[in-house]
Amino acid sequence: MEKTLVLLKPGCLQRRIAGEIIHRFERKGLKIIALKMIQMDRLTAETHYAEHREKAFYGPLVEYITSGPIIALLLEGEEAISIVRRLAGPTSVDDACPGTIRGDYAARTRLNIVHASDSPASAERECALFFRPGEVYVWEDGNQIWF
Ligand code: 3AN
Repeated sequence: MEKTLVLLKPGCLQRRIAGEIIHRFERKGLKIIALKMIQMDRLTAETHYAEHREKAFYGPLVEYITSGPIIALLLEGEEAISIVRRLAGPTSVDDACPGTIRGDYAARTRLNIVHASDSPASAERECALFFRPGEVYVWEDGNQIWF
């Protein structure tokens, strides 16, 4: 089973759409194994987005992600990383089709509403950046196959 990190960026709470977005992941069959509301400090934001340090949008990106509370969640499921990326849609809002989260809710790429890990290596690093082991719940569905 794969685990992946999702961040609902500040716009989700501001626009009262956090529940709708979490619902999209749940109805696909992904399992929430950790969830919390936090306000990211600058150091965490800079660590999280370190690969973009040289990009023109890095400063505004860090400003935005630290500007208000976010919801961080870990989702688990088979192929969870690619499933969540498909549900989120492409990074650029020009490419994100209706039906995807970004296609439906984001009008600007910098404010593209969710973060989702893009590979097993980033998922592992990002899960550890946002959650301690004691905050992650291993829970069983029983023998039912729901999805
Ligand atoms: P993704 O979030 O889809 O993995 P990344 O890692 O390339 O995309 O970019 C991280 C974040 O940086 C995006 N979620 C978006 O908020 C912002 N971003 C990426 N490209 C641009 C851009 N060309 N202009 C403004 N912001 C951008």
